[in-house]
Amino acid sequence: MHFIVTGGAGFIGSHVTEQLLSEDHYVTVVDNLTTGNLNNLPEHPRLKFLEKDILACQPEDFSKPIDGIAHLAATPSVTESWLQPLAAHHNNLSATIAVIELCQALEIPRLVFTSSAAVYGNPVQLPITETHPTSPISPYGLQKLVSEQYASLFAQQFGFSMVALRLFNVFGPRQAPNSQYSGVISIFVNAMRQGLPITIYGDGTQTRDFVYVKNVANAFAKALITSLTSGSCIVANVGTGKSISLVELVDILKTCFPQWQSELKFAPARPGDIKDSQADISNASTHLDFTSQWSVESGLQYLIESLDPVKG
Ligand code: UD2
Repeated sequence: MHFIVTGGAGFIGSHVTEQLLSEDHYVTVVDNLTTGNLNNLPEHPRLKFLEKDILACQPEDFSKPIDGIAHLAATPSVTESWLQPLAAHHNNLSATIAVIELCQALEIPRLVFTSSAAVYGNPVQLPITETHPTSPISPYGLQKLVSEQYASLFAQQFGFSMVALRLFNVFGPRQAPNSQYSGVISIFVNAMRQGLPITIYGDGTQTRDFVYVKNVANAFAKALITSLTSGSCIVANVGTGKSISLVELVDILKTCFPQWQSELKFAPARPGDIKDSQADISNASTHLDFTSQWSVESGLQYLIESLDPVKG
C-alpha cells in the first residue's frame, strides 16, 4: 500500500515511516524540516521525500493511488501555542484542513490524525477514557480537539474514514532534549548520561502514562490499515494504560545510569501542570488491535542503547 506521512522527518513521524517501510508499504514523507531532520529518515527504495509545508502542497505533488495519510506535521508544543497562538493555529488546525482537502482531491480513503491527551485538560477521572470530558487548558489542546472535529465532520460528509489517536507522553530515540519544555524523559536521560543534575518540578508524585514511540508507530500503522466502513470515525487513546510517578521514573533511570552521582533537585510545580494522567487503551485495543508491546523499562533500555556515546 502507499501512504503519505506528514511530518515524517520528525520524532514520531520518522518512527511511523520506519514502521510502514518494515511492513513493505510505500511511503511519501512530506516535511518542511522546521523541526524535522532528514537524518531521522533511512535511505530506502520505497521511500519518497517531499520537502514542503503541508499548507503549500497541491494534489499534483503526489502520485495516486494513495491508501491513507498519517498527519503528524504540527507545532507540538503547549508553550509555543501560548507564545505564538496564530502561528500554532496555522500549523496545527489550518494544516489539518489542508490535509482534509488533499483527502478529497486525491480520493484518499483513510486519514489518521495525531491528536493528544491535551484535549482532556485536567482529568476528572482516571484512567482517562475517550468519553472523558474534553476541556483543553492550552491553545494547543484546543487546536487538536477542533482538528479532530473538522476531520470527523468531513469524513462523514465525504465518505473517507478517520482515526484520531490521542497520544499520551511519548518518549524514545530522536526526541530532542533541547528546551526545558521538551519531554521529561529526554531531558533526564540527556542530563544523566552527562552526569548533570536533574530537576523535578513539584514533589515528584505527579504521574504520567509514558509510552515508548515504537508502540505509537504501531498504533499508526494499525490505524492506517484496519478495516473501517467509509465515513466512520474512531477516536483512540494511545498510551500503555499504566502510569508512574516522576519519582518512580527517576528510580528506574538510576538503575539505567548507575554511575550517575549528580544532584536530584526539586523546584516549584509548573503553572498549568496537571497532576495525574493515565490512558484507558481499551478503545485502541478493540478497534485497532493495539497492544502496548514495549514497557517503560524496555523502551528506556532501547532509547539509551540508541544514543551515541557522550564525547569528552
Ligand atoms: C504532555 C505533552 C504536552 C501536552 C500535555 C497534555 C510531552 C513532551 N508533552 O505534557 O504536549 O500534550 O502532556 O497534558 O509529551 N518535568 C520535571 N522536570 C523537567 C521537565 C518536566 O519535573 O525537567 C515534569 C513536568 O513538570 C511534568 C512532567 O515532568 O509534571 C511531565 O512533563 P512533560 O513536559 O514531559 O509532559 P507533560 O505531561 O507536561
